Parts: sequence; C-alpha cells; structure tokens
Amino acid sequence: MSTNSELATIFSEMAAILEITGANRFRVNAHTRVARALKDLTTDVGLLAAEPAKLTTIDGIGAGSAKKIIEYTQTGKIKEHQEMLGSIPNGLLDVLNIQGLGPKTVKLLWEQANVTDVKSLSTAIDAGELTNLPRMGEKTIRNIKESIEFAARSTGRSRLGKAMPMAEAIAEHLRHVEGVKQVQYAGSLRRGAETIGDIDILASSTDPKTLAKTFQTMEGVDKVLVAGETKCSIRLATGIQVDLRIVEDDAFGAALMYFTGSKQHNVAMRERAIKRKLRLNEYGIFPDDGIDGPPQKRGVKPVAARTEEDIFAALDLPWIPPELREDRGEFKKKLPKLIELGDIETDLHAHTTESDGRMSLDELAQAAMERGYHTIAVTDHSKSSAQANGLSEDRLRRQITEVHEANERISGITLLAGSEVDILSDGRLDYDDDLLAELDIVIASPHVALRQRSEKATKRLLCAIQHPLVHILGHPTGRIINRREGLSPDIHALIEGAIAHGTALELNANYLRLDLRDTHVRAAADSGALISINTDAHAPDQFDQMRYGILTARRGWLTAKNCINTWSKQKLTQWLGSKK
Ligand code: DGT
Ligand code: CA
Ligand code: CA
Ligand code: ZN
Repeated sequence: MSTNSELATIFSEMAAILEITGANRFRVNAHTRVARALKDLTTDVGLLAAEPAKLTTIDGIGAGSAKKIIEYTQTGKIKEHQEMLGSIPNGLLDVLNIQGLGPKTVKLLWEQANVTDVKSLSTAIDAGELTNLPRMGEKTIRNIKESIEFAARSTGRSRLGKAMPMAEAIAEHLRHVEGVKQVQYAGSLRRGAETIGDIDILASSTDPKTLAKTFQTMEGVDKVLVAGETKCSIRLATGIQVDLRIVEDDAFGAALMYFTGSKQHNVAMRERAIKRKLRLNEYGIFPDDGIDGPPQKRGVKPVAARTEEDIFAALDLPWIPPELREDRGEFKKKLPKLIELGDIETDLHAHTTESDGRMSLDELAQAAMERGYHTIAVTDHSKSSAQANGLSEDRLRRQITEVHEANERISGITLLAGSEVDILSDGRLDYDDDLLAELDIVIASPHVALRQRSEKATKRLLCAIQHPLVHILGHPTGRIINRREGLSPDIHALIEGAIAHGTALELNANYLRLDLRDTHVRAAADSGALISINTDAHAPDQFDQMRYGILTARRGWLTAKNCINTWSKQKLTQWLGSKK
C-alpha cells in the first residue's frame, strides 16, 4: 500500500490546493477521484505503472493522472504537485489537516483573516477575528480551537531514535562542565518508549549555576522556556523540549527514580511505601512521622535516597529495569533476566544495492562483522515491491549464487542467501515454493494493502506464518510510527500460529517501525513464541538501530533464549534447516 497511499495523499493535496486557489470544479474533482481510486486500489500502483495502459483502465484515472503516477514511481515526486505547494503559504496545509477544516474554510480563513499557518489561526481565534466571517458561529470556532489543541498534543511526540542521540549528546556535553558529578537522562526516554514527549535530564553538581548556564546556552537551543536554579527548560531548534533538573548528589537515586516514572509506576511505588509506614518522594524514602508536609523540609533523615537500588531494597524489591516501569506487573521479588544488546549474535534482515539498500554485499558483510556477528542475512525485496527495485526470479537466482560465492570468499562471518518476500494482499507469497526452497532464510513481510480489515489481515499473515518455507514474519503490522497505523491483526492468533509452526515473529528494530510493538512482544514472550530482532538495515550505520529493538524487546519482557538472534551459529543453522 505504501505507494498507493503516498500517491493518494499527493492527489488529495493537489485537489485541496486547487480548491484553495480557486481552480475550477472539474479539475478539483478529477484529482479527488484519483485520490479515492488509489485508496481503494488493492494492487500496488507501482506494479501497474510498469504497464501504463493498465492504469487508465482503473475507474477515475485518466491519461493525465496516469502520467503523473508514472512520474512518481520513477522519480519519487510529481513536478506539478511541487509547483502547487509553492503557490500557497507553507503552513496552510497544516491548517487543512486540522480535523474539521476543509479547503473551503481554509480558503476563507486565508483570504479574509490572513491565516497562513496553525499559529496565525490560533492568534486570530484568540483575538476574536473570526467571528465576523461568514459561516463562523461560536460553536464552529470552539471546535476549531479544540482540534488545534488535539493536533498539538498528538503530533508533538518525537520518535525514540530521534530523541535518544540528542539526549546522549546533551548528557555528554553536560558531563564535562566544571563541578558536575552525575548526569543521566530519565523519563520516557530512559524507559525506552517508542515516542518521547520531552527529554528529561537529571544532574548533580557542586556548581549548579554554571551547569544551568551551560545548558541554556548550548548549541542548538532555540528558546529558553524556564531558567530556574534547580529546573531549566529549553526548546531545541529541532522542536524537542528538554528539561534539566539539578538535584542533590546524595539524593540522586531518589530523583532519578521519580523522574524516570512512569507516573503509574510511581503511584504504585508510593502506595507500596505507605503500606510499610514509609513515605516516598523525589528526595528519598522517609519514615512516616505522621506529620503533614514534605519530611525532608523538617530535617527527617531518609531511609534511602542515594541510589535507586537502595530505595527499591527499602520496599523489598530488586532493582527494576526502567523499561519495565509501567505498572504492568513489575513489582515482583524476582524478575526475568531481560535480553541485552550484548546478547545479539546476528542480524537476519538487511538490504543491498540489489534492491533499495545502499550497501554492496561486501559492505554489508563488513558492517556485520564490525558488530561481532557470526551470521548476517541478505534479504532484498521481492518482485512485487517494484518501488523498492524488488528482484525478479532470475535476479534472485543470480544473487543466491553471488551470496554463496561471497560466503566462500569472506572469512569471519557467515552470509545467508535470503529474501524479504512480499506477502500479497491475499496471503500468497511473491515467489514460488521452488525458488523459496533454494534460499537459506525466508522473511515474509506485508508491504501493500495495509488498510485491510483485521480479520482479513489475520488470515493473510497466518498464511505466511503457516507456510513451511517461511522462517520469519517480517514487521507484522507494517506500521510507521507517527505516520501510518498499519494492519491490526489478531496478535494472539498470530502468536499461536507462530508457535505451532515454529515461525519467528520479527521485532523490526528500525525506530520508524518498532514492529512488533512492546505490548505485542510481551504477549509473544509470555506465550513462548520465538522473536527475531532485526534492523532491516539499508545502510551500514543502520545496524546500530538494533539498540531500539532491544529497548522495545525489554519493554516486552523478552529474554535472550526466546530471541533467535542470540543463538549460536550451530543452533541457528539447525533451526533454519528444520524448516525445509
Ligand atoms: P513523556 O515525556 O510524555 O514521553 O513521558 P514522561 O514519562 O517522560 O513524562 P514527563 O516528562 O511528563 O515526566 C517525567 C517523569 O516525572 C514521569 O515519568 C514521572 C515523573 N512525574 C512527572 N509528573 C508527575 C506527577 O504528577 N506524578 C508523578 N507520580 N510522577 C510525575
Ligand atoms: Ca519526558
Ligand atoms: Ca518532562
Ligand atoms: Zn526489509
């Protein structure tokens, strides 16, 4: 579906821009019709574009639109669309994306109230400038205001892989400031959540003033929001907010625990403290003296405050890994030993220049070797993924030979000849069994028809899971975080199927995907299904995204033994062979 939906969005945008700029009705409608046709289309338009005559047989797509579709599949954009985008203010499409605002209203707002983006719309509302416009009742204006607030809440979250490197760079920068003792990021980032509302950093120092000043004047700071003695808040030019809290060094553990959260976890911890006649806050855990108000202010000495371990111990708990702190059953005397990055011995999903990757076979082998892996799988796209230059049968046969030759030539790592074969919308695979049987490893993934109804998606994915030659179900839902919801199959049915057929479910570690997500991994781990954590690397540095897969796996309570990427070469080879 990816190409279909991308193109559908482009055609809807063109229709909207045409309407906003006052083009005639027919042109607007023609573009709307194409968008709808593309949305309803169950085959990938990239495939049809190879035969232009087929495109125009689709209801709603004329010769002109067909040309634009082909232009997109060949160049990744449509010139006319780009020109249209240039004909309206940059922020106007964001206004259009606000729930309840159609092109007609946006046109009106632009022409008669000088609204050019969401910000100027908010300002106009607050200044009461919209009340004089036609069709703008009090209720309509209130609805628009609410929608703006909702949009701000839901799009304001950054993906894990964007926030993490920033937080690490800031923490590292602060560590070198004179007087600094400890620096650590906390919040949802430390818990490894898939999206991050803001970055929380905690520090202790003998010279808090200098630390605060350094933080506010760092490179990349766009705006200082709060400039207090113990709390500073800034917004980076990238739009991410960062909170810094400067705390006492001997209560660092208590603060770290508090600001790591989650809120629900903190609430449960405080209740646990109360049951033991203790009081827990961000300064420590204190004996309950029955007097109201913060105990530290009355000079009450904490039972524990310096480290998280000390505080957990005071509540008869082992140190709980941050990824588990969601109040999802983590308050136990004994927790499973969670998987770690160091347990990973192989990456089983990667692409070369043969399809849409940016590394040669040798570069891929080199990158995997640098990470100390014993095995690396070459899994380029199959023929249906035309937009990703998927391999025809002949090309795949040649590649299998090449990979096996490279395996002879390169020492120190085993290369597996594999494929990321498309699961077609009806559950069939993109290659015949004869060809699949020639491969060392088969990943089957959905790339098209990602808006299927749940039952249909479940059946489709089960077909792949049950296929005797499929080893791994790749990125099972096809979601893209913050962008595309993807399929919503019955995860429990998939897990059952995977166990019955000895198929592994992928946890795609690319931070745009993290698919399976944490809760799905938890269900799989609880049932004992096999999980394969892979980066789906298209370039050498992307192998490093394994860390995001590990964080997500840990949030799903995964142990090393259930993850096939931790297995020895012998055990992995045996398992791969047993599928044939
Ligand atoms: P985020 O930023 O939305 O991704 O999520 P968090 O978990 O980082 O939340 P944030 O930044 O608002 O606060 C950081 C941590 O501080 C949070 O996980 C728990 C703690 N915290 C903040 N406010 C409260 C509160 O009102 N009650 C409790 N119990 N803890 C709080
Ligand atoms: Ca946060
Ligand atoms: Ca915060
Ligand atoms: Zn892939």
